[in-house]
This record gives sequence, structure tokens and C-alpha cells, in this order.
Amino acid sequence: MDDSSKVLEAVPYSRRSMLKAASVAGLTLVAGCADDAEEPEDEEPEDEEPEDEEPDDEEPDAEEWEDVEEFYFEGRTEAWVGIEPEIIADEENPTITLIEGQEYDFRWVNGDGVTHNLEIRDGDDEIIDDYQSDDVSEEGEETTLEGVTATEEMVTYICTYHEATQVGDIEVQSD
Ligand SMILES: [Cu+2]
Repeated sequence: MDDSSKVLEAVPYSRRSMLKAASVAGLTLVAGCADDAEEPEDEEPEDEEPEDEEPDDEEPDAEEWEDVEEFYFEGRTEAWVGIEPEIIADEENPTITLIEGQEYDFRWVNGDGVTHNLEIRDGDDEIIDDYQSDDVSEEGEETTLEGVTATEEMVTYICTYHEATQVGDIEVQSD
């Protein structure tokens, strides 16, 4: 008995703040119910963290890009979705790094049965060196734009039919 009264006297403040904290938590829970929409927003920064780390890790990334010979995308009206290599897997319109002078294949599969193509453009939005794939309209059908030699002028890979949504940046690295 003595002990418990001592505790109450000794820590009235922290006891009160605990109660306060509990009621605040209660309020938060109530608010949480009304504000369900905010919860996904809270999660987003966590999802972005790995992406934020990428710029810091430029050296290891550069090595990964050096081994790439083929890019493989799924072509959908809303975006190019990366399939291979692993660095771009599941990413929408991933920025890709090419090594100047290196040769690449751009393979892509039609993901939604809408007509797409893939072409490589420069900063003036002009197709470079005829780097333009066949049109593919059937879902599940694929085509490959072969033998693309990376040059510094390359800025985007893009679908000519969905320029606003199916477009990704190209960064060219020169030694
Ligand atoms: Cu398209």
C-alpha cells in the first residue's frame, strides 16, 4: 500500500502525461477513422525511400548499367513498364542509363492490345537514326528494336501514339 501511494506521489506528472498521451492517442484513432485518405499518404514516403537512396549509390548503379545489353518493357497506354533488367523491373517509365557507343536491343511486349511503338528521340523530339520499332497492336505480341548504338543526343524512348504517358528518359554516360 505504501509503495503504490509513493508511486502516485512521486510521478504525478508522468502519470498525467500518460493519461494525456492516451487521450491524444484516442483522438488520433478517432481522427484516423475520419481521415482514412491520409493513411496511404503517410506510407508513401516509406515507399520512396529506396528510390531516394539511388542517387547516393551512383557508383554501384553505374556498374549495373554497364552489363545491360537488352531492355525489356511492357507497353501499356498509361506507361512503359520495366521488365528487365532487374534495375528497372516493375518501374513505370524508368529512366535508363546507356553507355555511349554500346549497342542495345529494346524489346517490348504489348500489354493492353492498343497499338504502340517504341522510338528513340533526341532533345528536339526527332527520331534518331531510324530507331523506331514496328507497331504492335495485339496484346502479348512482342517486337525488338535491335542494334541501337548509344549516342549522347538520345533523350527519350517513347511511343509515338501515347507521347504524353509512354515516355521515359535516357541518360547517356560517356567514359
Ligand atoms: Cu503507345
